Amino acid sequence: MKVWGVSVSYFTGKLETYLRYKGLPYEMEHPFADQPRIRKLAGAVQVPIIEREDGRWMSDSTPIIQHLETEHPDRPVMPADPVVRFIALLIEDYADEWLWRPAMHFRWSYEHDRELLSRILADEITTHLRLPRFVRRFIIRTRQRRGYVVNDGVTDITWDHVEAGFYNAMRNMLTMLKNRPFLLGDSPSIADIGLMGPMLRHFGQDPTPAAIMRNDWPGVAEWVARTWHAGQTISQSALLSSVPDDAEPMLREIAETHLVQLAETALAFDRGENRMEMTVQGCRYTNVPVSRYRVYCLERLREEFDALDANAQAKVKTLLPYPGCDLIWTRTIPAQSGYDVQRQAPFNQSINVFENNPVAEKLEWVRRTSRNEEDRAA
Ligand SMILES: N[C@@H](CCC(=O)N[C@@H](CS)C(=O)NCC(=O)O)C(=O)O
Repeated sequence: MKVWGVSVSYFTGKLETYLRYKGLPYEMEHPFADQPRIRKLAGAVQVPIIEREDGRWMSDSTPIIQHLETEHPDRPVMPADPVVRFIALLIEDYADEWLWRPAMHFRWSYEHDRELLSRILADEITTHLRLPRFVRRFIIRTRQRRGYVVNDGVTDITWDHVEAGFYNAMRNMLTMLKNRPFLLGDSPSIADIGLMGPMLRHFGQDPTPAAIMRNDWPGVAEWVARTWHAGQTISQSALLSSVPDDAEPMLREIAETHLVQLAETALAFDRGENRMEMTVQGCRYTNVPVSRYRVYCLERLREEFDALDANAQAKVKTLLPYPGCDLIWTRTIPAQSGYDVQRQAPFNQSINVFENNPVAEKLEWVRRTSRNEEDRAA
């Protein structure tokens, strides 16, 4: 298969970890020179996207992996026990959607990281643009910092809390990894694969967080290498049949962070808003984008929960006794993204994570700009 991806991308790293573990060969190409064609065939121009030998295209790492599991059942990454499976998927969702902000922050807020990564990306994905390299680097630096840091709620007020997200994740992972080589067993599960997005491709590679990981949390650096290498070292899947007690701090962190963001996102989306505020662990975030894709993530979590039998549902509730977790099993908060209604993913037309309502976004930008101009004139 062909993976349209980028060597330093979060979700490409997640998918590559999976493909390597499963022993599925692939070649990689960069999609950004061929945007109209990719958009037509896969929906959004984002990475990773898979072009299959049968001519079909798959996008969005979560449904891609779920689909590939049905075609390649050897060494499953989905736990057989339904409760463990649900918790593994919840950890994956947190890795995908909550750790994204600290990962982007470390990459684009720190000068050394920003300089290095803009150079790598300029040379990898913008060579089709007929512009001098320094301009291409400038465009990348500005776009990424503005879009994924400044306009994703990272400010002087939230800075330390954003960084704490990285440390908390590593602390909670080590609590689990003290007792076994992978989070939920003696082989990688979808929870490990999901965490490789941020932990391998951002925190493990970008200079500032990689030094922190290497020096202060070498056990996590070891896990990154172990998970990347698992295709060669693990011959069969050995996942737990019940959720271990040592998952408790990780689950509490997910409840206090990711689930709060999902709840605020679903509420704001329901109100038709494009930007939102949220208080996470006492820290006030403002000007956070309302992601339609994250509303869909909540829908998918609810579907997974609904598919459990009563006994398994009761066990999940016991594992998640924290305020706000009932978001998953009650319907007090609506979650209707209108995305992938037919549940065709990964074979549907995908959307970008930050895509909400493009027309409303544009109107809001015009309003904001004219307001700034009025202020300046006054
Ligand atoms: N939910 C998607 C997210 C993919 C995604 O957001 N990829 C990023 C790179 S890691 C991207 O392509 N962003 C497009 C952009 O920045 O324009 C997945 O799991 O594959």
